[in-house]
Amino acid sequence: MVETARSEKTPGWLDWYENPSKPRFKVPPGAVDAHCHVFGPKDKFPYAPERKYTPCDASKEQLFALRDHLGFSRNVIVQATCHGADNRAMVDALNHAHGRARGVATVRRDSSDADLRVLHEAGIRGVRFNFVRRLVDFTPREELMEIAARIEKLGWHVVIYFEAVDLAELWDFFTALPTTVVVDHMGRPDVSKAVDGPEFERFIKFMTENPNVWSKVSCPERLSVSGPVALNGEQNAYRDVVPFARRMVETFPDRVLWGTDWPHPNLKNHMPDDGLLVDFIPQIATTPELQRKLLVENPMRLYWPELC
Ligand code: 0GY
Repeated sequence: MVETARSEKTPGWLDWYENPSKPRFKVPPGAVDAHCHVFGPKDKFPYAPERKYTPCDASKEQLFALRDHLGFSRNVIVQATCHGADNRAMVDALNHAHGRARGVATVRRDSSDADLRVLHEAGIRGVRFNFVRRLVDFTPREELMEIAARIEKLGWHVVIYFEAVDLAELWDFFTALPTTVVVDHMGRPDVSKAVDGPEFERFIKFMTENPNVWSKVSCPERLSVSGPVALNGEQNAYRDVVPFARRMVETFPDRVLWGTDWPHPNLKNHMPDDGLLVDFIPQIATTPELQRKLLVENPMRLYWPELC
């Protein structure tokens, strides 16, 4: 049973799906949801003053219940912009996950080495640099590069979030990063364009030329124009995203990750059924071997290498 009760509605942002279906697709044992969030509770962990949106509270208990409902074993909890660089809500979730969650933090230049060590102890293994203009204000590149150099020493990686149209301009900065680099949501391609058109080809080239770059093949619900419709009784949700995500999984089978993105902040038109999102996986990872790499081997190598 997934406990989905919320204390209040959030204007301008849809609440997450109340009763996610039980996926028909059984994820392999040890599967990792490698992109999800916790928010608040705001009385204990207030949202950042500089935030661009206010989510509704989404607790660690609700996240862990969803994990179990969908058949996953572990979570990677990613710091979202609404909490700024205050990682306490996420760290609290990690501290209550009994080793079954790791995290990606937001770190600023003034974070001390002692702060970073505390985050490492809690299970943080990466920092997130966000370049999506509607979500964050500009941070100077030299500041980000300085942070990247510091977290490299801890064996962490950098998660980057950007829109496809901005890749050309960000390319030199990204390729200068000294760590493993993980791209959120395939670099947000415009899926109404061709999968072999110039925009997505640039992203494929970026991954091909830079073997330290990985990608999450997540968020079909954010990228899709066709939406979650089922056709002829067949599960055909987000079908316009399938060629993009499948191409990624088949071209870079050892460098892809998957996540629910629960509780799906900032979605204003359509809120996905998380069970349906899981049923999307076999459309993009079509063999048991690809599914195992995507859901188990790759995230374990990145977030729990000591168990591999
Ligand atoms: C996501 C996507 C979004 C939000 C954030 O940090 C964030 O606030 O990443 C978005 O609005 O596209 O990955 O949760």
